[in-house]
Amino acid sequence: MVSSLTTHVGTERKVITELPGPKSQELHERRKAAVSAGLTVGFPVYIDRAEGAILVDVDGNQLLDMGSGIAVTGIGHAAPALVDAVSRQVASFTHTCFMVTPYESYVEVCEALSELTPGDHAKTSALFNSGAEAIENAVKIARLATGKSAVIVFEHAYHGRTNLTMALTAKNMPYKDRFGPFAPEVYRVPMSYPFRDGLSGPDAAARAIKIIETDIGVHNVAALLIEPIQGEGGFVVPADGFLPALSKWTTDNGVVFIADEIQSGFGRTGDWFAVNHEGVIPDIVTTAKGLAGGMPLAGVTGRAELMNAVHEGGLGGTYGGNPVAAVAALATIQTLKEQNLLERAKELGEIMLASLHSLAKDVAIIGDVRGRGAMIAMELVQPGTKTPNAAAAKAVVNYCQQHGVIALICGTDGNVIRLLPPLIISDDQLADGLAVVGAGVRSVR
Ligand code: PLZ
Repeated sequence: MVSSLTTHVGTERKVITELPGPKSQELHERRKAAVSAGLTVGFPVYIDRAEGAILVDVDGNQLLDMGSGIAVTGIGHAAPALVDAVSRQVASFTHTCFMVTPYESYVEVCEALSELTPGDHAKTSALFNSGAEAIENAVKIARLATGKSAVIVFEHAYHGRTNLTMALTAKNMPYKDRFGPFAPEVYRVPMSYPFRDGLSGPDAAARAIKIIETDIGVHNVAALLIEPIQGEGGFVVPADGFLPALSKWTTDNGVVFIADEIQSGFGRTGDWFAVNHEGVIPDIVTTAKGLAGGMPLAGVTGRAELMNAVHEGGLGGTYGGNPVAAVAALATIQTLKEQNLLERAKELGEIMLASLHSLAKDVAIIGDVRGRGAMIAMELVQPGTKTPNAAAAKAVVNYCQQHGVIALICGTDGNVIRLLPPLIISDDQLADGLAVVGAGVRSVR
């Protein structure tokens, strides 16, 4: 079925069949015969078209999207500037391979990344297709530039599903189980997790640094890789001062500080990057997801002396920085700026935090409410304890799904509900979504 580009989608959530509806159920049967069982089935409602914050399924149900395809469609579905830029680019040329014959949009995206990422030092970038690929390349570059091999990662970290990034990712099930052997020279240290460790940022950093210096040896360390706000690991916001202390330690010790801003970047937290909230200037920043509004694109942006240490031909890939994805990124950045969506992300955060905090006052299963901007979560626990309550998280998300709201679970223990609405969501839509989430929480307490 081909959807017309001009099909108008309503702005309201509307459930008109059981969910999944009959056509979705039919598609799901076909899927079972054709698609590997290894892929997660989040909610088997098959999407036909989407606009703004609304997804329309094949049965005509209108779902409110509070997940943005895992923090991707920040500027909303079918954002006009993106549709226009992509359509024109598709009709013009879809591919040459930047390494064979280059084109301007790739250069423009790299210029924008230099401008938007923190710090006014000289920077260059390389573009790739996925977050995992960006992380792999950031590690390659750090190793080559420093001549060292060890990479420091954190508890609860998520960096991807390729072989190296599986090693960098913390959680075994479902990401790593029986997929080894894994890449060597990856060392995991404790994260700052205020709800669970109660440590100040500087104390949590000192704990991590002590382990690095004692167990690994600073002269072996090429890079420290961290999500400034952890995504899949549970929207863990480190205590104030944790990131600055780590950043200072890397600078003092010739270690490359790599900020994985793949989930937290591009306006999501109310600034271009989550590290900006603490004034941290990473040596390398990895981006993907929100960068190109749904087209596959990822970036590695770093200090020119690191990025340019690589020999010609050392970085690349057939599709990296594909022209259709590149113009999508330019349209995304333009839209974020023109519609003042960073400010909007802050407002959305205030609304969501206020709503979840007030819910937490009379619901005992909410152990913690946290996040920044439009990246907000609640951690569910057994009442009166900090014991993770994954069953409750699942029940709440199921409730939301049945009522036409897409909310996502994260957390090492599967007990965190995250809200990642598109930044263009309206006040009414957000209030509607939060009401459903609230009713969901109340229904399972
Ligand atoms: N780094 C911080 O959040 C992707 C994973 C979905 P890719 N997170 C969503 C899943 O279950 O596969 C992610 C991330 C951070 C890296 C990645 C990896 O990005 O584009 O999925 O490779």
